[in-house]
Amino acid sequence: MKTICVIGLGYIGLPTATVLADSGHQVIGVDTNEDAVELINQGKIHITEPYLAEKVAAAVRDGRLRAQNVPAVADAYILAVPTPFTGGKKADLSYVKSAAKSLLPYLRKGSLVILESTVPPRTTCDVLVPILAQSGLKVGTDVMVAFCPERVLPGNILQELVTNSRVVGGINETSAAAAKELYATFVQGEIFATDATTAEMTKLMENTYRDVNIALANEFALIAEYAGVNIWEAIRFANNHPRVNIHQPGPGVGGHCIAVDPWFIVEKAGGRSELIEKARQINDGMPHYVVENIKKLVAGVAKPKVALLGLTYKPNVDDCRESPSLVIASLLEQAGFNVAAYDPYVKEKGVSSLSEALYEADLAVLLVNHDDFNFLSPEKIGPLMRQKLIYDTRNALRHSEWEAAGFQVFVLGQGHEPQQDVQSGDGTAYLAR
Ligand code: SAJ
Repeated sequence: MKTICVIGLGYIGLPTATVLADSGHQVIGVDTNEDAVELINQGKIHITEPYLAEKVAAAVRDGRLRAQNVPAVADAYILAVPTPFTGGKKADLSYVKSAAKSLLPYLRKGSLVILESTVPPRTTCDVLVPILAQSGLKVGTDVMVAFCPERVLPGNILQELVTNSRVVGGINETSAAAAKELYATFVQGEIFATDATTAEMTKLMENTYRDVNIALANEFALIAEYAGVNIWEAIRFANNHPRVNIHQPGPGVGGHCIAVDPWFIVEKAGGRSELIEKARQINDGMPHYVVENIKKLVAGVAKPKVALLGLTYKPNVDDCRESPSLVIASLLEQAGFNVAAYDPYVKEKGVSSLSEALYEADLAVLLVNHDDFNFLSPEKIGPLMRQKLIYDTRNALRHSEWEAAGFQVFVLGQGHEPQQDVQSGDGTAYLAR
C-alpha cells in the first residue's frame, strides 16, 4: 500500500484516484476547483461517468480517498491535468507546469512523479524534469519521473483503466521500473516499459491514427453522396475484409483528445505532417458541410426552426468539449436560423425538453446517437413539427419506421442518385473536382 497524490480530479484523475483507492492505496486527490473538492469529500462527483459515483462514494466512506486543494507528502504523484491547445494550435502546458511546481515542497528522496496528461513529444524531459529539479533533489535518482499516458475511453473508463495495456516511459530505467510497479497494482493488461519520449509519441500516434481514419471515412461519405452510393452499406461490406477497418463518418470529431492531440504532433513535426494536418482539416470541415446540407433541406422556409438533437461530442457522455454540435449550432445561428438544441446529458445548454426543441421545427437533425434517442417515436414527434423532415448524421435511426410515419429522411453519406457530372460520361468531371 502506498500513499498516492493524484493532481487534477477530472475525467482521468478522479477515476484513476478511485481505482487506486480500490486497489488498497491511500489516495489524496488534489484539485483547485473548490466545489469539486467539497463534492468528492461528500462522496459525490462533478462529472458523469458510468459507475464512478458509486466507486467514489465507497472510497470516501472507507477513508481511502480524500480530496483537497493542495498536494501532500506522498510516495507517488500522478499528474492528470488538462493540456488545452492555444489559438495557434499549440499545447498549453500551463497546468502541467503549475501542477509540477505545486509538488516542489512535498518531494522527498524516493518520490515518484508520473505525468499522464497528453503532451507534445519531449515535454517530460524538457519541461517537467527542469521544474522538478528546482526541488534541489536529483531527478532520476532521488526523484523518479515517468510519462504514462492514459488511454481510456470516456463512457468505459473504470473498466479500461484496469483492463487496457499501459505504456510507461521513464526518464531512465529506474523511473520506468518504479512506474511499472505502481501500475501493476491495478492494471490487468500488459505494461510496456520504455523511455518517456517514446511513450509521449505512442499516445499521440494512437489518437492521430483514429483521427486520420475518421477523416478517411468522412471523405468517403462526401464522395458517396456525390456518386450516389450509400456509404454505410459500403463500409459494412468493406469491413468484412479481414484487414480493413473503416471508421464511421459523422458530423465532425470532438472531444478533448482526438480533435486536439494530432496538433501536438504537428507542433513538433517540423513541417513533416501533411497527412495529419489534412485529416484535421477534413474533420473540422464536417460541421460546415452538415450546415450546408441543412440550408439546402430548409431552403425556401423563412426563418426556419431547426431542432438539433445532441450537443455532446459523442454518445452517452456529458462532455461538450470541441463538440461539432456546438459549431453547427453557432453557424446556424449566425445564418439567422432559429436553433433549438436538446441534449438529455447537458441541462445547462440548449432547451430543457425534447418536445420544446421539436415544437414547430421545420427540420430535426440527429447529431449525437445517445442511447436515449433510440427511443424517439416518429409517431409522437411528427405532429409536433411544422414539417416531417429529419436529417440523420449518424445513421442511427430506423429509417423505414420514420418513413412509414410520413417523414422525409436524409442521411449523411447516403447518396441516392449520382450527381449530374458523375453521370456525364467518362468520369473526368467527377475526378476533376
Ligand atoms: N468519431 C467518429 N467516427 C468514428 C469514431 C469516432 O466520427 O468512427 C468521433 C466521435 O463522434 C467523437 C470523436 O470522434 O466526436 C472522438 O470520439 P472517440 O470515441 O473516438 O474517442 P475519445 O476522444 O472519447 O477517446 C479517445 C480514445 N482514443 C482512441 O481510441 C485511440 C481513448 O482511448 C483515449 O484515451 C482518449 O481519446 C484520450 O483521452 O486521449
